[in-house]
Amino acid sequence: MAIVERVFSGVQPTGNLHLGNYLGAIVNFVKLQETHNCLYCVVDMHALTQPVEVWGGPTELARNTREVTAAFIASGIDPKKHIVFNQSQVHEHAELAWIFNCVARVGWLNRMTQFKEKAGKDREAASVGLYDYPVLMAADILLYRATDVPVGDDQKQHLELSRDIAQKFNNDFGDSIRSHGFGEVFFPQPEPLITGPATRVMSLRDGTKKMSKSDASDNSRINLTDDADTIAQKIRKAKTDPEPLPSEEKGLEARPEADNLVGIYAALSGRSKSDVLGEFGGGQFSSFKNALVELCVAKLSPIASEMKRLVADPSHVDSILIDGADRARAIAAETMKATKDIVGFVRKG
Ligand code: AQP
Repeated sequence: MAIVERVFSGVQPTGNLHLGNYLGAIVNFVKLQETHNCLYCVVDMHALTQPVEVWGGPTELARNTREVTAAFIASGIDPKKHIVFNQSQVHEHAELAWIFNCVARVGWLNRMTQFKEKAGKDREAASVGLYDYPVLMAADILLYRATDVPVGDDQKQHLELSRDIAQKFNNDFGDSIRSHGFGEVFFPQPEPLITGPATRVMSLRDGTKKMSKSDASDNSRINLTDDADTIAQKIRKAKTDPEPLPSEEKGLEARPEADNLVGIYAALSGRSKSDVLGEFGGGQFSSFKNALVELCVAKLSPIASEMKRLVADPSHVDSILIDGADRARAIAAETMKATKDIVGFVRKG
């Protein structure tokens, strides 16, 4: 089985899809459609790893799955040319995750910082799924033998674990991979694509904390569904410092809030931070914030209204997910058959 260049990435349907998800991930998903075969997945099985209060229960999960799908499409992902689907419709994700559970080492998972952050102080109460999250993520990617994974900076460590799992599988089963005629390497080592000026968008209330769906303060993030007035209000209230904006990028050092807002402006306008500072440097935050509001509203409003239109027709969204899952399953089934042969599982035909 030849390795083809393929992109895979996922977004959890845990509600409050925000500007960080958009700039850190979805914008790059859209760009990569020009150069790669892409699979974009609503990772509903990952959502279950958190307490039910976080993902909201069955009705919310289904609603949020459709909303993330709508966000993909409203942002410019073409579900006909590429594959858009939800993870739970392709059972091979769980099947491959089990095999990878037996390849990954406990010591590797113990180093995962996201588990430590999300589990908090009471680790004993965290779900086993939350601990195992990065192994399922490795299965998501490697099931399609994806070579490139566009993600925000927070997923870098998980991607490294996926690479370690691919390498260990290839080593552990090297003889079997060769004897089945799959060459030297069965799973590629997926490359993280962490690009652009906003790979880590920070909270509007605290420039040292990541913008996140689960932040208790809605003012900390711009949701993709926020209307123009809400966006304006949140940006005007965003924390800043008393100094004017610097004229050069190095002046943003140790000024996390200023750095964040300039990064958001740069990413939304497709410019570099230094270019943005060339225009706004030396000025007060108030006028920069006005320009940022205008830009954010111009970019996000069309996406919000298209999302609204799409979620009003759930059966249309479901048909996109069903069609995508059928096409994803065709690839996944091939990988799973080969993986079972490599491992030595006896199977029909
Ligand atoms: N603040 C961010 N800046 C840049 N990229 C981000 N991503 C998330 N937050 C930021 C990227 O968005 C993609 C989808 O993320 P996810 O929803 O699957 O999971 P997450 O990283 O756990 O997202 P959140 O919003 O931070 O959720 P909670 O609050 O539940 O932890 C990923 O590529 C991610 O890197």
